[in-house]
Amino acid sequence: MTRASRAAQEELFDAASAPAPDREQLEPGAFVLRAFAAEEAPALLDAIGLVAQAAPLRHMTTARGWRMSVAMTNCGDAGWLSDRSGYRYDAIDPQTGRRWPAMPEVFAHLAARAASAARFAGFAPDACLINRYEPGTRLTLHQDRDEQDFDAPIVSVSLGVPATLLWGGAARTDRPRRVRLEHGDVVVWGGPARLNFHGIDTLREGHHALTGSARFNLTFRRALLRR
Ligand code: MD3
Ligand code: FE
Repeated sequence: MTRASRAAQEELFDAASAPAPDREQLEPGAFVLRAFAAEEAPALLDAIGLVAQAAPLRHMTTARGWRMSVAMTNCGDAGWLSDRSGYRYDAIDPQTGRRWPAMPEVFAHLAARAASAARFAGFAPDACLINRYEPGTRLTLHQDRDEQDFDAPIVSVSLGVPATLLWGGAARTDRPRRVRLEHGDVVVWGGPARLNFHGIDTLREGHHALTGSARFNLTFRRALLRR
């Protein structure tokens, strides 16, 4: 095929909105962008290190008093919290008494670009939850419903050791699909999929040159209504 005819074919491909091979659709409103963040990964991990210096990764407690196996921290205007009184967003980190660190530029930029690639224009996240998984840790099936704005999508970035996303439906009892998430993969959820149940299966032992035995996940959300 000549260069010109290849270009013409790619244009046709776009015009027909066929799913590009690097943009898998899980269901309407849910996309996996394979390796979308691979290039920025070292910068993202450096920024995670800086955030964690100001707001340490910690194991939160569920409302029922269980210690979460995944370590968490936040940056942005609002941080997600869990303790004996339940789940909520707060501008202040209870551990330091200070505001959460500002959202690093490299985070905000990547989140907006990923949302655009999944056809959600103008995504301006105000909250980023940073999760650290070590071997043996997991996140049980849940919904993300503590946000005030369900119209905005959610963008999630996987870094380091691969994990299995349990991708459920609108009801807790819907049998989840298993989706492998590797270093640099970005997932975008919005519209009808925004309130789907999901979780992360127990992390296996592994090694990644940039994170060692750990997997990091960044979850970008619009927690507060836009003023
Ligand atoms: C599906 N984190 O922090 S991100 C979470 O990899 C969380 O750390 C997981 O679930 C992680 O709440 C998965 C993927 C994700 C995020 C939001 C979703 C999947 C979602 C919202 C609706 C449906
Ligand atoms: Fe979640």
